[in-house]
Amino acid sequence: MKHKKINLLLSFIKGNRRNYIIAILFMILATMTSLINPLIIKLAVDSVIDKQPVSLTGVFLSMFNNIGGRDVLINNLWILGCLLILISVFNGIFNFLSKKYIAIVSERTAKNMRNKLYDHIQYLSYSYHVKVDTGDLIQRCTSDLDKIRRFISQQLMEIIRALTLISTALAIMLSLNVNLSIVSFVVTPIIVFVAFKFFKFIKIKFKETDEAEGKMTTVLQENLNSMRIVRAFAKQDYETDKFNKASKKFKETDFVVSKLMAWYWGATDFICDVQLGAILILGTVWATKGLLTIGTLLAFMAYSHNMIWPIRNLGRVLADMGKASVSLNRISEIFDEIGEDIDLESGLTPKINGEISFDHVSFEYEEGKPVLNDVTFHIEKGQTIAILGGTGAGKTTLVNLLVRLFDVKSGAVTIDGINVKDINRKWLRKKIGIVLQEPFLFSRTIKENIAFSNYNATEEQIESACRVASIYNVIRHFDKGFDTMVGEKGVTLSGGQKQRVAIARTLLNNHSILIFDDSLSAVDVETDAYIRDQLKKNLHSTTTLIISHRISTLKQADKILVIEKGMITQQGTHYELIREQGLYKEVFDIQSSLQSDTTKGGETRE
Ligand code: DUT
Ligand code: MG
Repeated sequence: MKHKKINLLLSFIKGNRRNYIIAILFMILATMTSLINPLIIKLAVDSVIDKQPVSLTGVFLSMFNNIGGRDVLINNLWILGCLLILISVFNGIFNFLSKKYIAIVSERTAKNMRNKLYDHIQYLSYSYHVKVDTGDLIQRCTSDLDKIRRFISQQLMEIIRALTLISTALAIMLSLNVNLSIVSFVVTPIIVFVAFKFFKFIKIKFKETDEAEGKMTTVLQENLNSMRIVRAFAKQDYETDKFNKASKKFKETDFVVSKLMAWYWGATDFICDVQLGAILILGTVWATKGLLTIGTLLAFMAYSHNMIWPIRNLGRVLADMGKASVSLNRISEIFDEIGEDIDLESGLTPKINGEISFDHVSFEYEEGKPVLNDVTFHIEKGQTIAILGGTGAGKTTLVNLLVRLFDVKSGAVTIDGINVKDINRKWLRKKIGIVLQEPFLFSRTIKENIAFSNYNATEEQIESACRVASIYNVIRHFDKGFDTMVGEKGVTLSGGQKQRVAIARTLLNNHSILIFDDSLSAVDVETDAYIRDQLKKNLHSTTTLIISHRISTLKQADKILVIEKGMITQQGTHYELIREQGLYKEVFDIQSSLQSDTTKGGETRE
């Protein structure tokens, strides 16, 4: 599992490894140059101002002598001052370069991660999307991703910096004075230990905070999506209350984390101050006894001071690493979900004529709750089939099985004699056009919404699809015609208009099989008849499945299937079915009596 997560992490920085290494190298250089200054101060105090022997070796000693040694430097202390500035300049340059490269890595990695995740989510099975909590998924794609980005670009760098700093400083300090080094480093393990314990503990709290945040996002998102219904039922107070609860829960868990953080900072602050005090006291005592030089004491104070922040920060970085590791888990959970389109490129891609067979098909969404039960029927190529059934009878489910949004539990669905399980899903969905029961329009222009099914469609094709769907005149009367925006930033279409745009979208492709899942329910009877008439003229060889509750629609079909509680209870033509006792005749009787009532009342349009 650990191994897999590391691989995932590595895959995110793929292509950026060189920049990453450059950034790390510059950071190591910057850290090291920052450690030179205390040594120069020591040199100035001990060997230039005071007359102690120079503790330099090799190149540094010859450099010192070349400048003119102590005699020149004591009269020209500015040279050492310039040296300090020069080192700071180098330090600045290295820091800048390191930050520049890490910024490149950070942005590219973030882009990599986002694209990879988005891509994966696009291909996850429909059943995954049905069960997943959208708010939670959004959070994983945004704040969890950001935590991993921060881990790669900041925390990991911080850890490497702290390690470089501690090890180099320790080496220098040991070479200067062993006893004072021990004093200086005695609390470091304590701080690291405290930090580590703290980090393990707070990880659980972070998870709780994340979950609370996810819940809050879900409530918010659901509320924004359902604003109409909330208003229609005057449920604002209830919704506000619900959000307040979620928000309170988030506040509380987040507050606990903040409190723990404050405790951590306070405690480590105290330990660090005690350490500085100990160095100062013992250092002064030892210096007065001549056990160490003033310059060494100054250098130690400088080093200890330099190290306080990185060591203490190590705790925070470790804690943040906890967050990143939780986030990485949450993201790898998504990657663990196997996409339905693992077989995207596999499977047959036969020419599809449109002959459909359901052979003893059974299906259930949840174990033990059958939705379709032993469904068997046959449709010839080019036929128009109508399906009637009460709500929840399983009509949409039947269609879902045909395009393999779900796979059958037992039995077989075949098209032209080929089991759909053997057909490539992408191919299958390209050949079967569906107008969904609840058409969804994007917040884009009408044209983009229609061309969604086929970006290569020409203007003429779009217009002619709109004519068949009987929406052309409506669109033409909008100010910007086909370029009118739909949704939040543009026009709000009526239910029937949306359905017709959705029909046009589906018609844009040449399908061998067309399915209308209750897609004309919001359109008046005349327009319904007009559209069906147009379809018949344009699509004579296309097999058409129409789910509807209108007898006027159903009766024109070559065959009608009546489905009740997941079972086909009647099949036949209109004239056959009105002679049988059953749901069809009941619906027919009700609708014809309504019709004659309204005719008697003179309320029809004609
Ligand atoms: N069902 C699920 N999970 C789903 C979809 C549906 O459990 O993801 C259940 C609800 C219902 C049954 O399956 O009890 C059949 O649903 P379907 O959507 O197929 O019903 P329908 O005939 O299309 O009903 P409607 O006329 O309301 O669209
Ligand atoms: Mg349905």
